[in-house]
Amino acid sequence: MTKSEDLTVVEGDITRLEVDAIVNAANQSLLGGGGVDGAIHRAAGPELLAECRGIGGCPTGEARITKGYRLPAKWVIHTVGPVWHGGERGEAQLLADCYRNSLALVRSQGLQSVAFPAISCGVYGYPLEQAVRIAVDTVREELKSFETPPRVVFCCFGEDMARLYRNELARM
Ligand code: AR6
Repeated sequence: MTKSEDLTVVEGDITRLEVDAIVNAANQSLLGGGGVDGAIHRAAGPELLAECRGIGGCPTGEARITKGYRLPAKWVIHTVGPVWHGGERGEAQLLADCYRNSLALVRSQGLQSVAFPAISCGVYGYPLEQAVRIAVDTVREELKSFETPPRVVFCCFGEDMARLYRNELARM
């Protein structure tokens, strides 16, 4: 392992993690929804929605940062994953952009740890193995350009998803 490889897999609820930032798999409105987005808004409290209202949305593939309010995480990075339409509409590029742009905020804010959910792997329907490969490859690539790479946690709902990440991390 090189110093750019502080990647771990955790199974459980991302809203409980004590990291500098958790990433939210949001939608373009940034006004909340189901899945991990709903869980984050519930746990953070109404102040999060109020701050998100002031942002005015976020295009697919981009990311925005807010405070974490009642979460243990100080910050929430909201990114909008692509909806899976079969793979011919730039989904892979857009999903990689989510990880890149989230890590750009980690860098610009000087954060030391960040947890990602499996962006687009729920309601947005991205094929899981492909999404996990993009997540791991993109994060690994991006971490190379950090002078002091942050600790990165892949937070998975369920053992099946955690296994996919662990297999992908073991593959070099
Ligand atoms: N902690 C960690 N992972 C979770 C949690 C949690 N508390 N809850 C769900 N997951 P999804 P998407 C997993 O649907 O596909 C929302 O309505 C879940 O099992 O949350 O990017 C937004 O507002 C799955 O593996 O996000 C958007 O409209 C992964 O998180 C839309 O869903 C992502 O599932 C975004 O869809």
